[in-house]
Amino acid sequence: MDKLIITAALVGAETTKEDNPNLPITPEEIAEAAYACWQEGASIIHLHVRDEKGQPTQDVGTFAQAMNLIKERCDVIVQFSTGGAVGLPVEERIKPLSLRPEMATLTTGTVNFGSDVFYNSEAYIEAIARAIMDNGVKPEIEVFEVGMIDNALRLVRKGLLTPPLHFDFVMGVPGGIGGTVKNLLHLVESIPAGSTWSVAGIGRHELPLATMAIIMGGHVRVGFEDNIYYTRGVKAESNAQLVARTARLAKELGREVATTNEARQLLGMAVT
Ligand code: KMH
Ligand code: ZN
Repeated sequence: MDKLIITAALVGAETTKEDNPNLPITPEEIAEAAYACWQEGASIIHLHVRDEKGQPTQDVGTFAQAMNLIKERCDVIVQFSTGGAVGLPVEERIKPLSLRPEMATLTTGTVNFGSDVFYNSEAYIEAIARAIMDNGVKPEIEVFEVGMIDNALRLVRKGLLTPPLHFDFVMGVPGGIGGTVKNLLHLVESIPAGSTWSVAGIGRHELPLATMAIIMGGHVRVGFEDNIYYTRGVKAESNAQLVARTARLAKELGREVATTNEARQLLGMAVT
C-alpha cells in the first residue's frame, strides 16, 4: 500500500479561540503549529488565515506571510484554501493563488453548511479551476456531496482539470454528506481509477474515518478546522496532537507515513 499522506487543517474559517484556545490565529502561531505538525508526520498544511481581529480573510499579504514563515521552518506542501469563509465572492477567494502555492482547494459544488450556504456555482467553480490552472497549482477537489465528483469530471471534459485527480472527502458537515463508512465506500468507488483521495471527518467522525482511510489506502486530513476534540468532551491540546495520533494509528495498522517529497510523488507533483 502507498505511504500515508497526512494533511493538517490548522485553522479553518469557522473555529474560534472560544471553541479551542489552542487555535493558531496569527501567521507566527500558524507557522509554529505547521512546524509541529510536520514534525509529527504531516506533509500538507491546509491553510486559512485570519485578520488581526481573528476573522477569516483571503488577504494576499497575510497568506504570503504565513506561507513564508512556514517555509522558513520546514519543507511541507502548503495548500491554500480557495473556499475561504461562506459568503466570500469568488474574486476574493482566488486572490491568494497569485502567490502560486504548491496546492489549493477546489470545491466542485454548492452545499448547505450548517445554517449557511457554501456557494459554488458553475461560474465560481470554473473561475477557481482556471486560476488554479493558470498559476500551475495542484488542485485538491473538496467533495462535500457525491454529485461534486460528477462536477469534477465535467471539468476534466472541459479541460479545466487534468488527471490524475486528487479528492478530499469532507464528511459530516451539517448539510453535507454524512460521515458514515457506507458513504465513504460509495465516494471511493465513484472516483476514476488512478485518482488519490483523502478524508476529512468533521467532529466525532474524524477518528473513525481516518482509521478507515488508513486501512483502505486513502489519505487523512485532521486538525482544528474539522475537529477541536481529542476525545469525547476533551479538547485537543494542539493540531500536532491530532497529527501524532494519526501517525501512531498508521504505524499500528502497518502503514508508513509519507515524507513531504513522497507525498509530492504520490500526488504527481514536482519533487523539490
Ligand atoms: N470554510 C468553508 C466554508 C476550503 O478550504 O476550500 C470552506 C472550506 C473549504 O474550508
Ligand atoms: Zn478549509
